[in-house]
Amino acid sequence: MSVRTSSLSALAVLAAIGLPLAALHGLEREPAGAPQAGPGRTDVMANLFEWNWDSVASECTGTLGPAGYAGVQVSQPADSLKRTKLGDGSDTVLHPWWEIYQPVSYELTSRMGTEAQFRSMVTTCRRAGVKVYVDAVVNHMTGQGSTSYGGRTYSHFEYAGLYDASDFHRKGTDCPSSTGGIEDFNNLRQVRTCELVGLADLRTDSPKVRNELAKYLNKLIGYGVSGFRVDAAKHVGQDDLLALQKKLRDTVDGDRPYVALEVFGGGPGILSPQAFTGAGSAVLGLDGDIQIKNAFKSYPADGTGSLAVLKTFGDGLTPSGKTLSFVQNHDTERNGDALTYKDGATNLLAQQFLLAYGYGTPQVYSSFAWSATDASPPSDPGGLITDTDCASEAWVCVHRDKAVTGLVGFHNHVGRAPVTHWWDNGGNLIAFSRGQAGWIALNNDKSPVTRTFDTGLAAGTYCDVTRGSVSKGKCSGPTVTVDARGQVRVTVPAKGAVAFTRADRV
Ligand code: LM2
Ligand code: CA
Repeated sequence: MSVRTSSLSALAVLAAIGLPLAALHGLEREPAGAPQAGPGRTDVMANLFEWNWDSVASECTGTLGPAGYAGVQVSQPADSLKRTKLGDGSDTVLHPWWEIYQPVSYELTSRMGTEAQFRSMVTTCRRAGVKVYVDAVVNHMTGQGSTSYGGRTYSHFEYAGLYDASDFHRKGTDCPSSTGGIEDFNNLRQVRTCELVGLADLRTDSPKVRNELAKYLNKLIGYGVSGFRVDAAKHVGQDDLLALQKKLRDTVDGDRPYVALEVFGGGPGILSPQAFTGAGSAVLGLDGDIQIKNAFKSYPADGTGSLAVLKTFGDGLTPSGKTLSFVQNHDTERNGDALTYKDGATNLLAQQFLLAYGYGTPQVYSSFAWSATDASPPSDPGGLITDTDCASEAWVCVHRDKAVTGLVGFHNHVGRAPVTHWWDNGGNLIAFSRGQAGWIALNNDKSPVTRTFDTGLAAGTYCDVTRGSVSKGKCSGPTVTVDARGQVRVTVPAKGAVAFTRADRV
């Protein structure tokens, strides 16, 4: 894989063409502590949802590092609810994937492995040039059950040695809803102090709770973790989030931790994602993944899409430099908001678009296959998640697909070069360059299209990185030829792409 040129040279390109950085599709400022690791990498993250720690570690060494991923997001690592009976959200699955969203203590004994396995995974990934980002649940503890994967017993408001009833918001005194749960998601006090789906709501406005949370997150940073995806950040609120971040130490690389906040769109005013961009490094691109689905599928649900609308993708969304972007995550692959692995080639094409276009810090999601939305990840009878096997039908390793890894290299190479030479047919065929650093065409149609495009790249023969890579001057897949006018005649496959960068010349 020829991921050699660093973002430095991309910056040099910008300087050479006289473009101020801030002019580039809404990139208003350098994302605070945006992931950057290893030579030839920029900021692409893989989200290996509910992969166990040993599997994440081997993936860092075997795929993520070599392919140019700069980071990996791993699942909520703290001890959590281990169900002993059906009911309460799933009558058919004993160990649904969502058990991990009910923390019981901040010991790192979980469905994904032991504390020793977690630490060793972080070390292995970092050695492979891949930084580790942790899904952190700080808003709440549990809503059901009484035993945990770490072998603890607890009740709703009592977590021995950690929290007691005084550490939680309470119905009446704090939470104004009649049930104690959030009934009105537009009501500020309810959103912050009532229980989200019945989960005991931590008093994140108290020094005690803030200190416990900071102790936990600082332990992770001490192990080499580079940042966090903050679960249910809307329900914590800006002030508490900022206060908590002030208590965090610098990462082992000497940077501030990267903190991406989960804030679903649709809330008014200070409950909107836009209102949280100042409360962390970034917010999750949850409105963006809806728009990507709508562009690639349009509607009705089986629609064929309309990629031409993507010409201004990012407009109206949170700024690129303040967004962790993705085609789907574990919630939106289940709730209808986003494309899923079940969309097959359409999903891969959308991943390629996001990596090529460069909106946000792009994340590629890979997890297990499911039919019931509550389904457990592949586990032993006790709920411990078994090793990922990308060759089995039980797992879906989108981030490994050549169509995706080729675009990870493309993304790393083009850096922040602006989108130029945009062309579309008003329908499902689009093409654009990233400055003079790279060019891509994407075809969401059911038949291939052959035509001549302006690329703006220098004359030469290039390796199509969606299907091949350059090694020792040779391309392992198809090549295309740019002529002296910068034009290329190519066949863009049905539901496929053609892409190459300046570095892919053969
Ligand atoms: C999130 N972001 O804000 C996560 O991305 C999302 O996946 C979590 O919900 C949620 N917030 C809480 O962390 C998931 C899942 C819920 C599940 C919760 C807690 O989508 O269905 O709720 O985790 O495990 C389950 C039951 C629900 C029950 C609740 C408490 O489905 O019926 O509520 O547990 O016992 C009565
Ligand atoms: Ca709360």
